[in-house]
Amino acid sequence: MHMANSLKKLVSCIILDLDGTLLNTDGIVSEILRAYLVKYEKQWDARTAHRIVGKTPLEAAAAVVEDYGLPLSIDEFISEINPMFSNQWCNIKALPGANRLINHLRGHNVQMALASNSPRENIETKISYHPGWKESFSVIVGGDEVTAGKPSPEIFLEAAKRLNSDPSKCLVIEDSIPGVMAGKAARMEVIAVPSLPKQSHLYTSADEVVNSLLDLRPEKWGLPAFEDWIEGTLPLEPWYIGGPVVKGFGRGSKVLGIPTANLSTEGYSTDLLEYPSGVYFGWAGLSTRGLYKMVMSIGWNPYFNNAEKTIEPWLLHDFDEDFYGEELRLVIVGYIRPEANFPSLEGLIEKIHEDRRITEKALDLPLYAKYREDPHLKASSHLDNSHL
Ligand code: ADP
Ligand code: RBF
Ligand code: MG
Repeated sequence: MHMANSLKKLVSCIILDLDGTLLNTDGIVSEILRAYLVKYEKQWDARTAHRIVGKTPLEAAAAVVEDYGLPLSIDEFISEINPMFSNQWCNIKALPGANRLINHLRGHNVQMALASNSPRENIETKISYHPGWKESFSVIVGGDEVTAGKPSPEIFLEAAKRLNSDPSKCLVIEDSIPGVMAGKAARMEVIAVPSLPKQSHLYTSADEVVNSLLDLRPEKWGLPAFEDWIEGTLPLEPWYIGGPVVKGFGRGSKVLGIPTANLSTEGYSTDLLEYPSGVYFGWAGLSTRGLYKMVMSIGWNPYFNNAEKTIEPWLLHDFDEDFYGEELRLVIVGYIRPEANFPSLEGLIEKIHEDRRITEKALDLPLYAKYREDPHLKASSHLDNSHL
């Protein structure tokens, strides 16, 4: 086994960040700022998101007022924007893997704390929409309970104190750079789960950088391993997407023997942003043809360094013609691995074929096979499943 290489320092409790780590707050923040800035005839630029991720509410407000040259004070801005946020808290979704992580740790009696720059009251309101969360945290520390927010170590040190734990026995999970800095300044072990794309190289001080919560391996830190992986796959709550197949990048993946349909990201781009990049699989319904096994990548294809996040499903069937414009419906039922970069095209192709083999086998398991009957796949026509 390779355990010796990957074993990290042993810990006994976990301190979690909330926004961007457990909750998909970033999507809501972008939507609110987009709507708000229209009033001042400014346009929200997603590339400025890094200026607010992980900041205290005051710092984030100051950054927006400055970046967009808004004609009002930081306090005035905060009082205008705050009600817009409070209205949206009920709509913030848990990030993929958040419920799974919380349930797993609670089930094994691992002590958990929540440590966030947000005021305590806001934290409690936000988590109240997620059943089981409040009871899972024996400690909650908000930004208003300490003198300085992250990157100061204070919030994490206070959490450790209330957990009755030595800081060196705490493992912090954080999405932001100020959060990672705070965790290291508190002399804790830190896993970074970057919420902004293509930023992993900035998280060098973290003890580990993972692509998403789905990739956590608690056993590396001496904590109980997840028991839900099955034959190289991780079952997910089914996730539905659909839309016309658009022409892709013309990179000739067909020539490589890996034809991938490109789904338009318009219309469901928020879903796309919510899902961590990586390799997923499930069932595909093609309106005039049938039902197929499917493996796909979501992300930036590091080998090709795409500028936009893409969804590229590979239907595991030999078609004798293209099907641009046709309605493709997907039920994603499981996860295989994070996106990776490969030193050679051969390495990438070999890995994608391994993904296909894993998918073909897994989809025969009753756990995944049952979704063949999902009405979503058949919504627009009669499907002929006889070839399966
Ligand atoms: P591009 O997407 O740039 O046109 P590809 O070589 O990846 O280049 O071709 C993808 C197209 O091939 C799809 O949009 C689809 O019409 C067709 N196609 C044929 N077989 C498959 C398959 N098994 N899975 C997905 N797409 C397929
Ligand atoms: N591209 C990458 O750069 N890294 C990957 O790890 C990766 N995994 C993929 C897995 C599957 C199942 C599929 C279908 C594609 C994957 N790709 C990956 C994308 C591949 O490079 C893409 O299909 C090409 O851009 C061809 O258009
Ligand atoms: Mg965060």
